[in-house]
Amino acid sequence: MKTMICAIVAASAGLASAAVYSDASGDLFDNSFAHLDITSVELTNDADWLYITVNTAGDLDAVNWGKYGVGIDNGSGGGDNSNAWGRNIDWGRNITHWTASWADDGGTGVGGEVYEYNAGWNLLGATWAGDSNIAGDDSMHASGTQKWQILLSDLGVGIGDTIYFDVITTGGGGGDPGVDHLSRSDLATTDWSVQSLSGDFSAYTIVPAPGAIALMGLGGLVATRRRR
Ligand SMILES: [Ca+2]
Ligand SMILES: [Ca+2]
Repeated sequence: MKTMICAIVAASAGLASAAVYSDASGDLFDNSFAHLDITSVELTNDADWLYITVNTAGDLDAVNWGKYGVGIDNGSGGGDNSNAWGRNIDWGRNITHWTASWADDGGTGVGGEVYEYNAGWNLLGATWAGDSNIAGDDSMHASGTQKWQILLSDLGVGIGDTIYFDVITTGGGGGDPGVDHLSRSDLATTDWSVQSLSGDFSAYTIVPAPGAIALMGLGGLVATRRRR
């Protein structure tokens, strides 16, 4: 029995199973931009990091200009209806944080930045600066997936807190809209020159590290047995 418990805890260590948010495919004004067509987004966390996975319909190794951003409202009541990259997006609400990434060097790398809003957008960290509070992963570019991670502490949240978010894809121009929004399964914009508009934001609640869940579960098991 002891051996079995150890096995359960070991199997549960690491990341919680991801929360998956689906988007329609083919919902762009120009569906030839498959690398900008979000099919789903996965979020998960451990004790320190929020892990962001954006799955697209394209091949990120085949293009060199994809940008992937997340507007986040940490629930504090602050923020602004804008973003730190000057993208032409109406969130329909305020966001407190903006994190965005790129896969624009033919798939051999990934970069990103994270910002918070405090009477203006302040850069908290960037891969190009060698900062330790953001990191990217290009290992799944060929299958259309962009992955990066940011610190929960930079978002001002911890276990049990809920963040509200939308994920967008965009191009390299400062005034480009969100070409695809996770929050909409219809067109978020009709052209590069037209502002995109979010639908309802999704919610994600920061979960305890899986090891802690397993231990709590075992505690409950023991308690149940004792009652019997
Ligand atoms: Ca899509
Ligand atoms: Ca969409």
